[in-house]
Amino acid sequence: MAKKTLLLLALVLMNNVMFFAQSKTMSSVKKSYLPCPTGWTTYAGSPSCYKKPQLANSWYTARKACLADGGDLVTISSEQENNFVALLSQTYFPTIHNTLIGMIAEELTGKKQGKFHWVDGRPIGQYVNWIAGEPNNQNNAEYCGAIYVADKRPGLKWNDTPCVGTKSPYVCERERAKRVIAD
Ligand SMILES: [Ca+2]
Ligand SMILES: [Ca+2]
Repeated sequence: MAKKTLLLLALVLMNNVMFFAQSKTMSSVKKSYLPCPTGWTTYAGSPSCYKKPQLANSWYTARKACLADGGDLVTISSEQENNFVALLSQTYFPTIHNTLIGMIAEELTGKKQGKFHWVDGRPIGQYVNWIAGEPNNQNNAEYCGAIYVADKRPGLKWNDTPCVGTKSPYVCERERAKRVIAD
């Protein structure tokens, strides 16, 4: 009986400690983002860092390079992120139209284009920014996603483009480090 009471008391104490620890986490610990490493940049409040755009001959080569750098091809979740990435690429490659992003479509039988998805597996849907009339799968050969950044067509919007064969800029994204501050 005494053992049981003791065990119960221990459990109650443990619960209190856990509850206290939880409320402390919620009320007095703040997280702030650290600056991005050299060669990477970001904007205020973004949970990610973005690498200085580079050129690749294919979407697959671009993705491989991003993965080797501890990130992946950029995924776009908001207008703010979209425009930041587009303008970043335009700054370095002002005359190239398509900047490759981390979006790819399934290739169905008969060169039909399946649904596009992000490299992290999410379907396209929460934020959508296609140019009117796109994706058009021109010549049945456009299975990769890009932001169209030059000025001939409505800028900063998405286009489907061939995955290989054209030298295009790409942008890598990786998680931004956080500093935890306790009061
Ligand atoms: Ca992103
Ligand atoms: Ca297209």
